[in-house]
Amino acid sequence: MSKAAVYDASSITVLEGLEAVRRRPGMYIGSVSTKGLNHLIYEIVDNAVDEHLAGYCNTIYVTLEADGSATIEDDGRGIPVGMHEKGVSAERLVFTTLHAGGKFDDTAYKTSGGLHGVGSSVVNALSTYLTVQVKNGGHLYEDRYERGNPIIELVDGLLPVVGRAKGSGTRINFLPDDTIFDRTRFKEDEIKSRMHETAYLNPALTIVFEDKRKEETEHIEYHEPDGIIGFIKDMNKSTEAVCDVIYFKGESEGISVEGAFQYINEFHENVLGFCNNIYNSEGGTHLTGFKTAFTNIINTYARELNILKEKDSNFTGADVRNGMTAVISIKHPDPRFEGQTKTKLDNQDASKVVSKVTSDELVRYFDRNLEILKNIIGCAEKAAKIRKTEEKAKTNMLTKQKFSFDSNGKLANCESKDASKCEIFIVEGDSAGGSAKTARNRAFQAILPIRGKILNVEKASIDKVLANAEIKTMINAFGCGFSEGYGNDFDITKLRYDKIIIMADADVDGAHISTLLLTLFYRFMPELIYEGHVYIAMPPLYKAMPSKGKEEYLYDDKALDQYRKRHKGPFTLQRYKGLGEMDADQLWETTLNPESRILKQVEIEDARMASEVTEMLMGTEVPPRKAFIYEHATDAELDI
Ligand code: TSJ
Repeated sequence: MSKAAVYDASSITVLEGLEAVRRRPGMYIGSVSTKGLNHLIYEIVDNAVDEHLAGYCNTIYVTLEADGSATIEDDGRGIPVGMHEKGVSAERLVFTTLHAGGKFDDTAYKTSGGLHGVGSSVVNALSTYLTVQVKNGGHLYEDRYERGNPIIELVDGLLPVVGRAKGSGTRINFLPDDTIFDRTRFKEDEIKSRMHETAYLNPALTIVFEDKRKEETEHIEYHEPDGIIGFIKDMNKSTEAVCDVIYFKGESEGISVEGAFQYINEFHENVLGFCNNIYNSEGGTHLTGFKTAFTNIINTYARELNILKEKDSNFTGADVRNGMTAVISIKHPDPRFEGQTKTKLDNQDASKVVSKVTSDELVRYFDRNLEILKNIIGCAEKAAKIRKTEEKAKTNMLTKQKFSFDSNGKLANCESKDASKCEIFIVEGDSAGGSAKTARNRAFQAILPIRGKILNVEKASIDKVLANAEIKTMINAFGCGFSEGYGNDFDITKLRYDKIIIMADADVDGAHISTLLLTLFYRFMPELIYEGHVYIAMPPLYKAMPSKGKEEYLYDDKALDQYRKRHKGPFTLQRYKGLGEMDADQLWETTLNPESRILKQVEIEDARMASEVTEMLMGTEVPPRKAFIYEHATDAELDI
């Protein structure tokens, strides 16, 4: 390769630019965890979605390849391969210049939506290799990079043609760099859910997802012609709806707004915000605008209809959104973001415009649909009543009984007071709890046995939850209080343990206990999950004892199958019925010892996935619940 081809004057700054990405990847993709890893795919897909928004692409193919790389292909116009004024193919600049898209001359290179499409060079910089194929004008062009550096020699600044091709489009294949990322295995569940979401937000688009890493290729086509209305319907499909989905849209000051919502017979609210088809997990100004306007509308109507009397106080925002599932999706020409992960929309004009569109459109709608309006006000009344009772119950609770750490009968605490080193195991059953107390390393491991089935917190009201002795003990032990819809007394800085480990048997009862605990945490202490403090211990199902060689613990039936295939000689197989059956040594080695145990970190990427999971876990249907537990088992990774 001639150096001149790569290191000409303009590309030196280019290479320096990408070096910065490799030095501080978190600045560009948020983190180098699985979340950041999946983000690489989204950055690429977003570019293809832009092409769709420009009116040129109908289908996007997203493939997780067997070798661990990812391929994203579209049927758009193809990234321009022609000569850019800087003297090289425009495609080169896309992949080697930070923030390409905005900086190019507007006509030729602003992404069609002018919205995002800046991340392709970042993905390139963080990939062991990245291959670009562009079909256009009967030709197939190819370019290749390693860790962001081009390795194909240009011919007079242009890409070589490597073949002939029908139609047009872009295909990218890349392998995330394992020297940058903690783990390089894409998490398919999150990717699928994001692709599904993208399909809802782009009703004319089809996204074909394939996972070729599986024994049998998984193939899913996401196409949602009903758009965000379909999104709401699907989110609510396993619960009882109080009304049909209500849809509105409008435009003002160059910002277009689309919204849809529906009420269901549940306690919580689930209001999701999107800007330029990207999910904003921290919400932001579009949601503020919607919420403010909506609360005003409902209070105004409630007074007009004399449902709220003069002496009554207004409904709170939480009251009027009780049971609401909503999607607010806006298109903004110049979105700004703030917050820890830059996922909180910050544009003040978005709040103003969403508020105006919501008021205009919903007043028009409710004037014509009074019965539906009365239904919704009914939901708010119910919520207000519960709120008032709970406020009273909570005050009583807190004054009657100050939580005290010493009142914990059953907690076997650890000796260390250094929270960053401490772990607490929540163990199902007294007998397993007893063995765990013997087996643990008491310096840093605490054991809290809990009995049988605690409350189903999704359905119980807060005073019932707090009256439950086991839950009280647990909240005391963690040390950070609890939060719920109408107040927040939770303080994660007071958490006494870095790891909260749920230890339950690998059977139906164990699975039930785990889901109840997860729901409890999600509803009253969600930060524990968001901040990665919650784990599930994965006790083995079998121990294989060969006549020659080392004993081995096997964690599921798949592992047993594999062991049978790979192990030739005879072996004895011990099957564990439950944690209670292991002696202290075995329990230490399989479940407690940080060197040898397997923990599954409970990761809930955002509220949307969390509520789906909770819904799935708490729903009455049995099969999906089983599937979730099974996935837990196969996802387990060694925690070392
Ligand atoms: F991220 C990426 F850059 F790698 C990428 C871009 C990945 C994938 C799968 C697709 C794309 C992409 C880019 N698809 N389609 C386009 N289109 C353009 O870049 C394009 C084409 C023509 C014109 C024009 O004005 O003629 C303008 C643009 C932005």
